[in-house]
Amino acid sequence: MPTFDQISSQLEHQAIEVPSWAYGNSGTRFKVFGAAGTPRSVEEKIADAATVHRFTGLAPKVALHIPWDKVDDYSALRRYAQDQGIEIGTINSNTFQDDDYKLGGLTHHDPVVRQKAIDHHLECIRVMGETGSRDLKIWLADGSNYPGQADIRARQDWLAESLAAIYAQIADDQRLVLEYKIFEPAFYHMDVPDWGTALGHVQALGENATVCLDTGHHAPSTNVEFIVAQLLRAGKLGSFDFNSRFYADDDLIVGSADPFQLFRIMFEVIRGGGYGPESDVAFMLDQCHNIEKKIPGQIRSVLNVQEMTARALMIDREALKAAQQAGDVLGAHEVFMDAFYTDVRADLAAWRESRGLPAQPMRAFAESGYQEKIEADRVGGTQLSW
Ligand code: PSV
Ligand code: MN
Ligand code: MN
Repeated sequence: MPTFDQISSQLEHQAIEVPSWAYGNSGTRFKVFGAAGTPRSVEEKIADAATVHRFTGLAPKVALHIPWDKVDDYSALRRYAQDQGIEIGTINSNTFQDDDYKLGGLTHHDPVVRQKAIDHHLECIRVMGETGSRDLKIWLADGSNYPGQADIRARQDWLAESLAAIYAQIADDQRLVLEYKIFEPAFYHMDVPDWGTALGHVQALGENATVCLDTGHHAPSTNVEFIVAQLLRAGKLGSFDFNSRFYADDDLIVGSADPFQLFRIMFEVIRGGGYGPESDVAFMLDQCHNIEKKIPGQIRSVLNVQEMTARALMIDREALKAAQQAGDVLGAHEVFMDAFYTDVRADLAAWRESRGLPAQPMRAFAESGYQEKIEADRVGGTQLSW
């Protein structure tokens, strides 16, 4: 197995995008708990995101959700982020919180509503021009609850037309990234329920259209790393929305529910060329911190991704291949598991320190006084994630 020192230079390439909405108050349909120190503005969310980067060196970009992060001057917002030491990343559209979209947005049976949803995406593309963002990420809440309620076939045609209208405005250095989700908010059918549907649509659009894989958006026991391998093989894995789940779209801290799954995903990413300077896969978090503190929740998340990436990099690929080629079932499995069971935490702490970062970012943040300061300063209303 390679030593930590042999793989550590590859850790330099790790960059994770944090979501602005992770810093706002969120919850379930039962209750949204308010937290002291929650940002009151988009700028304060960006300041918190930049704090995660300062303590970890892992999170150089913050993703925005429009209109949750609507401001008058996006160029000024970009400069503000840069002054804080980060860039603005993916722009996420939102066609799920307007009454007009009750029966769908880009797939609605009424062309007037479809056009409204398309126009929202064109507005997002305008925002991307000002923020310097590369990716427009589209997640659709569209679907139906009852058999017969909607023409599920016609909606695919309307979706294709709507996406084509949006894609036509995507610049050469920009990408359209389509996210799928098995269910919720619609429970009978979703218009983009799975990676196959998403892949079909982005392949029809063209080179700059790719798929977003949200790790919480599958049926239980789905082999997610197989989907990773398939999308990379097709050259269509655009981005991840990382989070973890016990049941459905739980949006918990990535690597907390199933670190082994994160390890397996990172292995397929590395094996498939999705990691490193040559790759354009965006590694985003899509999480909510409903009961835990939000900035530590984000720090923990990016550290979990780093830890499982380091372990996945340590798989002895040659020994693995040799065992696979020899048909050595348990030998190959052992090579894989040896890396998974390797504790890299002390090595990572020393590596961070060698790069001028805190060895223990969680502790360093707790001791920094930042949390106390925002709790004291940010009075008079807090932002919701939605
Ligand atoms: C939908 O469940 C989703 O995963 C999409 O990425 C949305 O943009 C995000 O959650 C918002 O919470
Ligand atoms: Mn998502
Ligand atoms: Mn989700």
